[in-house]
Amino acid sequence: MSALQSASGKGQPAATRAYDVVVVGAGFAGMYMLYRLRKQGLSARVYEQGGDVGGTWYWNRYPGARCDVESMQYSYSFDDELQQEWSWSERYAPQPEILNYANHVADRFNLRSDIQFDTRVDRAEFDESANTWSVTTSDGNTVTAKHVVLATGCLSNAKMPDIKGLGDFKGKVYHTGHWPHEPVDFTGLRVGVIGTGSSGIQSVPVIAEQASHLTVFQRTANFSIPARNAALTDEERDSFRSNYREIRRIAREEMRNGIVQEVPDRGALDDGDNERRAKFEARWARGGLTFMGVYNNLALDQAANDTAAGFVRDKIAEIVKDPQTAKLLQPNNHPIGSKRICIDTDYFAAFNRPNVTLVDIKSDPIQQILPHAVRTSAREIEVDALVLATGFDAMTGSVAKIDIRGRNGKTLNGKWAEGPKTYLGLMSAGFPNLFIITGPGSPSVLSNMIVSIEQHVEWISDCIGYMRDRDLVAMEASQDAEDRWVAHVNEVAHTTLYPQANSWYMGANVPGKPQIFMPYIGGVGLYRQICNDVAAKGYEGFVMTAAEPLQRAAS
Ligand code: NA7
Repeated sequence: MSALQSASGKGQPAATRAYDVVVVGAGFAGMYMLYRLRKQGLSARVYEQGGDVGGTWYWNRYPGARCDVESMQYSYSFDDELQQEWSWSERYAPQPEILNYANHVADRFNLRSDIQFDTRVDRAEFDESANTWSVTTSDGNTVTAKHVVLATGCLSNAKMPDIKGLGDFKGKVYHTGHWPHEPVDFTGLRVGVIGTGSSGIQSVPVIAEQASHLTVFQRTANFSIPARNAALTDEERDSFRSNYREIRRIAREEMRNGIVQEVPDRGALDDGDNERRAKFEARWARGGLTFMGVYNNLALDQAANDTAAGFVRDKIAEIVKDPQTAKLLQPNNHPIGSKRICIDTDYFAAFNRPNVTLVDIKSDPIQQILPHAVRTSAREIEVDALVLATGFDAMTGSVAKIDIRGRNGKTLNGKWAEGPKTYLGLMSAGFPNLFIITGPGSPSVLSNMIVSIEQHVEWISDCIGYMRDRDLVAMEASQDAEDRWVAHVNEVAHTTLYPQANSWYMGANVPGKPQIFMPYIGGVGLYRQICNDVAAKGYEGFVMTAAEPLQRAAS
């Protein structure tokens, strides 16, 4: 009996259902994975812990939440009708619109019938005799699958800060990464926001408009560039739509981060002071992530980076009227871009409002949360509600929550105790037939996620097709290929300024997490080429196991 037939489950207890593939997560990665697997005629079951599709855009509903990649480029490219028919309203789509888009895709391709919502995958165990995975879910069921694909997302495991007394707080506590579905109204309330990463920076100006008073607790000042968000015009949309084929090709093949933009031909120190300042001014006026693309060495050369960092610090001083507040808001402990640069709408200007106060918790740390206040070493600040914009256990956090056991019963958590180890970010030695989408060791969070997701999904589905065509029952990364890739990822990271920052790229935001630069910084174009070459050479660096004759006859 083929897996496809047995997956129909006719006459079988649910506990023995067998699928070709189990996919964990129904965000953009899981949805496209399902679409591809179905096209290949494979049976697939997707488990999603949320109540609907959308992944990060399902959970991150905080005020002001937007994508920092421009909407026309933050969308699927795999179906031309889809990209022609969908109409983004703004340069940077707000979270509800991105979630609508995810729902539209699920409806359009009828994806929900193979997705089980409100269900976590708790455990996945590889059965070496059958070459299948046994997957146990939070509803108590166990199914088997030839392959498991972790589409668990990179920023999906919200991190609660370990602050004394948090449980004693009498008001409402919200985490930006786990925001309620019903509207939250801060009107008339004294609100405290803890954290000034992207989520804090996006939400502060919006909350400031509602709250009677807003106190922002900042541990590390962050670089942020104005988004210059605006409604998209028909001309802008049409210009993308009529050139999508070429735009997508360039994003995939030629760009380091999967976002189409001008490629700089010089370093920051190749221009004189006036010319450089004029270029930074032009990018600041244009707004958005491409600020960092004005020169080709901002991520590589400290002196070059200093010019961009200094420019942004000057801008902060121009915007923020109180010199002491401005000084606190000027980042000074990491190179610009080494933590993910933020894109904001009126963040720095919000501190000119009479109802917004900045508290520097580096010099005046939070000691305790009291029932109605935050107590720092110097004062007690009364608040009615707390917003924790404290980020995520990024890249590995959601994988670590699943008890994954590979060959010889070894756990993935045990193997990754000193940092994640993968070959190409796609597989980890000792864990056959287990794929990771945008995993550590791939460009993932250093890129336009949808570009990287599409590349991984297509590579994985091609790989599964290759195995099926050749009666291969198991595939895994060789230890040697993995070791070489881990060393390469690390080596490339250390040619840049990125490892200098205590960032979530490094795992530095989670106490006790090993500090290793997790994403691959070589660029999506080069990375795609490497993955394609590996596949063209019969999956070089992977070990394939053929089916036993008996197994072949039965399948
Ligand atoms: P980030 O970027 O990880 O930011 C988290 C912020 O919270 C950051 O300012 C942290 O300060 C701060 N933080 C974390 N833990 C604490 C504690 N215990 N006390 C005080 N302050 C704390 O998460 P975001 O959600 O903003 O953004 C994540 C990504 O989503 C972003 O990069 C975009 O790609 C989208 P720290 O810097 O660690 O000193």
